[in-house]
Amino acid sequence: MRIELAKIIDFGVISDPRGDLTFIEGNRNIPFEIKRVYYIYNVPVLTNRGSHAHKNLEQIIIPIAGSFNVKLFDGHKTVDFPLTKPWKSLYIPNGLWREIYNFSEGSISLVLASDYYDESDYIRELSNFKRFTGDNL
Ligand code: T46
Repeated sequence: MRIELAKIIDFGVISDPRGDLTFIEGNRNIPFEIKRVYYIYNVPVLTNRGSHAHKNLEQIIIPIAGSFNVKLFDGHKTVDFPLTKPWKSLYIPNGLWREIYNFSEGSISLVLASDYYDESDYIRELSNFKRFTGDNL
């Protein structure tokens, strides 16, 4: 099933008395070439984001500050990923519905994307997504 392609990627931590460092290298420890980076911050507690799917876009979402949950749905199965550590990110393949919720106060999500912003890649209606998965599963 498509949802099984989603996975936690552990980028590791280099710690010393000055603090912690985590690095990401394009084409090395992520499964696509990064074409866009964006970040989401100042999210009011109890606010949800997402509620859409992408036809082709692949992404990695990293909780660089605070925590939040990402719930993925492939038209059949739902899997919930709590993201609580800045070195542990979630790889989201294309073709999955996502809900992002349970943002802690002051959380920041950094997102690495496989392509430029393109509104035509979004499926923003759940009924359209169910039709899409029916056509694509
Ligand atoms: C996703 C989750 C994790 C742009 O103009 N350029 C961009 O690169 C992005 C990401 C968004 N926008 C515009 C589109 C909307 O008018 O910014 C506005 C807010 O975007 P949206 O409602 O899609 O935000 P989220 O947080 O619900 O979703 C975003 C990404 O759009 C989406 O790909 O997977 O973060």
